[in-house]
Amino acid sequence: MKIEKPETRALIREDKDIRKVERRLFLKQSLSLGALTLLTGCDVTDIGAVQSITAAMSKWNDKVQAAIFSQSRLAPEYTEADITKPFPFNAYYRRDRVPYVDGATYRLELSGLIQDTRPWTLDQLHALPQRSQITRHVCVEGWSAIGKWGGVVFGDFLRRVGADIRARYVGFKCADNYYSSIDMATALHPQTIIALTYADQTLPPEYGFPMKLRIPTKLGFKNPKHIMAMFVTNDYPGGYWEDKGYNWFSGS
Ligand SMILES: Nc1nc2c(c(=O)[nH]1)N[C@H]1C(S)=C(S)[C@@H](COP(=O)(O)O)O[C@H]1N2
Ligand SMILES: [Mo]
Repeated sequence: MKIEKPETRALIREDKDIRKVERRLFLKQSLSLGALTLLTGCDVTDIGAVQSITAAMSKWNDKVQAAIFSQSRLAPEYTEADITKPFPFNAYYRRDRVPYVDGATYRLELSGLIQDTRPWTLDQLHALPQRSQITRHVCVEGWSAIGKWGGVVFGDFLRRVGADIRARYVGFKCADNYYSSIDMATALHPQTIIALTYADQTLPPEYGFPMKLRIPTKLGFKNPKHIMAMFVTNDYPGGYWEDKGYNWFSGS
């Protein structure tokens, strides 16, 4: 057996760990599907059973996030050659129901603990300094994919509009009624961006036009697409999947 130096091991460990976790996710899903099938025989609407499934889900998410995200503060970045093609689409509905948002009349609304709550047009957002990242998106449903997103560093944007960065949460409201929220440390993380592009092109509708929050240190469901409004608050805002029992933190 070849013994690698610790530094080399740390570098290659991440990909292996993700594959291991994905395998576990897959097994876990078949298990919970099996459990659901068994439950159907009794009473699938039984509140206790449903609650224990969501509790198990939350605990399992804690383990997943520790395995995937805890190795460094920065998420790994990849090369163009690593990009997954085609990049998967996912939402709580089918692709034919992706919301249509008119970019010309779009205004990003700001509220809560923010000094300057004037709405933003897409042109104004594009006029800010842009950066891109090639990172891995990890979905709790057991898949992951590498993609390239470009846009505005979210922390720069929050500071520009005078957000209270000592507040606890930033919440998001989306055109498809999806919603989510993140802790302020994640909002200010250097790799958290307001993504306006995918693969150097205007963000396509299925990936979240006119904008999504790209957070490579968080699971996929904490990357809201089609964001229409955001707010800064100290009151826990929850989220679409979070309120169904998914672990709120889901990342690092
Ligand atoms: N507005 C909105 N954002 C969303 C979702 C959604 O249903 N609506 N699904 C989440 C989930 S679970 C995943 S995995 C990713 C999928 O993003 P993609 O379509 O770019 O792969 O979007 C996340 N953000
Ligand atoms: Mo997801």
